[in-house]
Formats: sequence, structure tokens, C-alpha cells
Amino acid sequence: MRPLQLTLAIFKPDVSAQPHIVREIQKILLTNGFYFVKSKDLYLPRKKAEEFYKEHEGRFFHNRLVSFMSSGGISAHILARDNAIQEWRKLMGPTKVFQTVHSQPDSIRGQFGLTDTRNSTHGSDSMESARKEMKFFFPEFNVDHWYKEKEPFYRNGNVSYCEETGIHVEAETSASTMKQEMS
Ligand code: 3AN
Repeated sequence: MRPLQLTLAIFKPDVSAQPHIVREIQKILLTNGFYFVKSKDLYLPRKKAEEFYKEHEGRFFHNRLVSFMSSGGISAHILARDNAIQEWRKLMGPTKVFQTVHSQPDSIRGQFGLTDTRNSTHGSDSMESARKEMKFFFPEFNVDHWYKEKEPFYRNGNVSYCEETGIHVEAETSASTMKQEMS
């Protein structure tokens, strides 16, 4: 089995304001075999949103996009799966919601997207941007260390999802935590 791939997902302010949609999207990801490696809730100040979307500077939607991304809370997630980048983008569906609601109504953007800008979720589009975006949101996360020390646990299914924290933990870790708690 080849190594799992990591990608960066964002639940944008439109989704984050609706906890039942957050739960729905988490369920879709879990059903489709994704692991939640890291998750955080945060607020992205305008300056940081501009930095994140620097590549779109000058596009007609840029101002709208950075205003939207800093308009409310978001959550960022490092996801792991075989072919995670492509599979997460497939689940999200195409960028333009007004078309996607017709062409791919069952996708996340097809179901939950509000407009072409307020389109629910983000997913890295390449391994290079995944690395850059993971560093942007999780500077403390060391990708190389994760591959060396943790990836086999996930690939072999030796992790379990913790409802409380919304991330997967190594099965052994949760067993030893339970033992500690019980003693
Ligand atoms: P994706 O998020 O599907 O990779 P990008 O990287 O081309 O799409 O665009 C980044 C974000 O910019 C989109 N998620 C969306 O919020 C916004 N955006 C892109 N194209 C448009 C557009 N034509 N009109 C309004 N907003 C757009």
C-alpha cells in the first residue's frame, strides 16, 4: 500500500456558522475514509486572508474573497487519505456554486455552497500547495516527522476517531490514555 497523502481543508465562514453543516461535512469525510490529523478553529484576520490568497491578487473576486474569509470563524484541517488532494476536491465539487448546484448537486459545494465566493470549503490543489498551506495554518506541524513516525499507524488503520476532539488518535494512545484514566 502506498503512503497516504496529506491535504489542507478549510471549512469557510458560511459553513462554520452552521454547526449542523460542519457535522455533515465531517461525516462525509469520515465515510469516505479520510483521517483528521489536525484541526483548529480560528479567525483569519484580513491581512492573513490576503496572504493566503495572494495568488488571486488582481482577480475581480479577490476583495470579495478576502472580505468573506475574514468575516467570521473558520476551521482548518490536515486530512490524510490515499490520494487525499484529488479525493477531497472531488467531494467538494467545482468552485462555481451556481453551476455546481446543477452539474454536481450531491457534492459539498452543490449541497451547501451559497455563492461562487461563499462556497463552503477549500482544498489544496497540489502537493506543493498542500505543504505550503499546512505550514500556513499549522506551523508547528512537521510533515517529514509525521511521515516517518505516524503515517504507518494511519495507513494500517491503527487510529480511531475521537468525537470530542474531532481528530483521529493512535489506537495505542487512546488505549493507554484510557488505562491512565481508569487507574
Ligand atoms: P478552488 O477553491 O476551487 O481551488 P480557486 O483557488 O480558483 O478555487 O479560488 C479560490 C477561491 O476564490 C474560491 N474557493 C472562491 O471562494 C473564490 N472564487 C474563485 N473563482 C471565483 C469566481 N469566479 N467568483 C467568485 N469567487 C471566486
